[in-house]
Amino acid sequence: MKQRIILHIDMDYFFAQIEERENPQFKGKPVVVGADPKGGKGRGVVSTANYEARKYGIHSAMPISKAYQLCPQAIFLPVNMRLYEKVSERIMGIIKNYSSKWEIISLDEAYLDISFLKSYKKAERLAEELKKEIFKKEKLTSTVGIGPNKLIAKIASSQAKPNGILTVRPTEVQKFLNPLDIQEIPGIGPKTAEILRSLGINKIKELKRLKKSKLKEIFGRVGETIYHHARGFGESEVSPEEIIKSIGKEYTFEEDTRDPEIIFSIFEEIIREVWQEIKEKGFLISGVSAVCRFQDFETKSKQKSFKPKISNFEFLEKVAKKLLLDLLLKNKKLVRLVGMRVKVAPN
Ligand code: TTP
Ligand code: MG
Repeated sequence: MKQRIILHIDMDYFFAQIEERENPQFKGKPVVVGADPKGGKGRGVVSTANYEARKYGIHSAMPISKAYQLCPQAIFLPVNMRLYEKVSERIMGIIKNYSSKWEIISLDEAYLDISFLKSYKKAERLAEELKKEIFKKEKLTSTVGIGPNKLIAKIASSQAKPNGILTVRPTEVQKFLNPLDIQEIPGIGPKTAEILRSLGINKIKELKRLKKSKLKEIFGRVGETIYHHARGFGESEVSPEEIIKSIGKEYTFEEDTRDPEIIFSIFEEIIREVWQEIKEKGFLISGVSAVCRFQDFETKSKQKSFKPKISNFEFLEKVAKKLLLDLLLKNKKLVRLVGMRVKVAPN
């Protein structure tokens, strides 16, 4: 098989770094971007925090009230999505110039297939240039991982944060993975990790001792993926034709509720807002998901894919509402937040 060289790039503390750039007086101080903390009573979550704020234990998706408790003196800023999207577009424009095979994953993350370089040394040089160009034009730092497939490149970049480059050559994959915590593997979330830890499995090296059949028995089909990932096998194809961006909105209720009128009127508004954005950009919709966060912060989502892609508001609305209804019927708890996200592709 032809040797692949895949590069993963991820901007450092993206939203917060942009805010620091726009407000140099924030440098060196803890900065938290997210919902309004309202003096500790705010009900939303943290989008991201700079590294100073992370020292206090603050991280993405944490309740903003908890972040406020941990560091009330931090600078709390609202999410200025329009600005971040503009910056992201310019950064992606730079990244795409480095290979014809690129894949944008989110506002601050992309893959490049740079197999054409045929050398890891050259790949590293390209990474340095790419980082330098982004820094020169946007005054923002990023981190790059390089490996034989997307999985390894992504884990490598997460290990090199912030402002780093890490190259994992094919012969180094096992040595690289072995000492890492199992949760470094994409797809092993807190729940899966908890089950594995109860079996005494904490490091990837230990995970490799489990047979494929055993993993399948415990986790079903996901078990098989975990088995391959633990050995460093991951998708290598970088597929620009699938640059699927997503557009989403969510809303946290002032008070937890179970009132269907309140829940669905807010949800309809969310659908209309998301639809507005889709229409403006002329996207087609390839999937939709509804998300529901309950009183105890448990968060559930349900999705549906569209093949062929759709561009019809009534249909989108009907499907999204059905997904939310399913979530509500399955979980009887009070609702804290509802949201919707659509996967979109250029028309
Ligand atoms: P990440 O790349 O996951 O995080 P980051 O760039 O802030 O920090 P790191 O240096 O670890 O890469 O996400 C990119 C942006 O996406 C982030 O700046 C804010 C947003 N985001 C959320 O709004 N909510 C979330 O839960 C996460 C994980 C990210
Ligand atoms: Mg990032």
